Amino acid sequence: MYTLLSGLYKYIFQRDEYCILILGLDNAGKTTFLEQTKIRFNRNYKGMSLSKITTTVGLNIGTIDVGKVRLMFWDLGGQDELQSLWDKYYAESHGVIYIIDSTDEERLSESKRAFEKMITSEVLEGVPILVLANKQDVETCLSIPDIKTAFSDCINKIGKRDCLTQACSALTGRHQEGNDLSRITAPNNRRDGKKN
Ligand SMILES: Nc1nc2c(ncn2[C@@H]2O[C@H](COP(=O)(O)OP(=O)(O)OP(=O)(O)O)[C@@H](O)[C@H]2O)c(=O)[nH]1
Ligand SMILES: [Mg+2]
Repeated sequence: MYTLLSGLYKYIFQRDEYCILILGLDNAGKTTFLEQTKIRFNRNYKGMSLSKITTTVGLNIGTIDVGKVRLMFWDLGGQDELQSLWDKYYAESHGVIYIIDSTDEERLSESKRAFEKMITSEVLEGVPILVLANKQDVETCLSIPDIKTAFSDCINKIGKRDCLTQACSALTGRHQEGNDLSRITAPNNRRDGKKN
């Protein structure tokens, strides 16, 4: 009887849980994106003022529930000396959101190098990646084609994983759906082997 009841409880209340890493250079907008996401998906979440967010030293954790799925986000600091900590979290992650500051042309090649290092990590093999070209609310920002060109020599290193590029503004919460599908490959490449 107990087993039956606990099974029923689990069936109703237990959620599949996935860990998503949020990576990218410092100042890219990772923490702003996480806060915006929590505000949007957690009804009672008041959140901090987005303009008060300061650089992350360590990590921020945020959780949202989407239907029966719980997504746990790990937002890691992007400063040079903190990037060496990223790979400590790779083994636990089911997906990566890589954020690029579209207003910072000067650091685009630095961002590309960090991205390249991340995607070539064996531990992350097959893990889906969402690339967000952030700060699109700024009129002078780089477009998706500009960013694709700068990242073009990474394409072959993406391997057999889902990878989608999207333009967004973490600050305003706007995003352009289907703006650009840089590459979509076999859908069934999740780390846990479950069908998507
Ligand atoms: N205009 C504009 N500014 C943004 C946007 N997203 C973030 N910012 C600003 O960019 C700056 C850095 O944002 P953060 O969210 O702290 O960046 P981060 O990637 O978490 O940086 P680290 O924690 O240092 O790795 C802040 O001043 C934000 O207000 C955006 O979509 N548009
Ligand atoms: Mg941060």
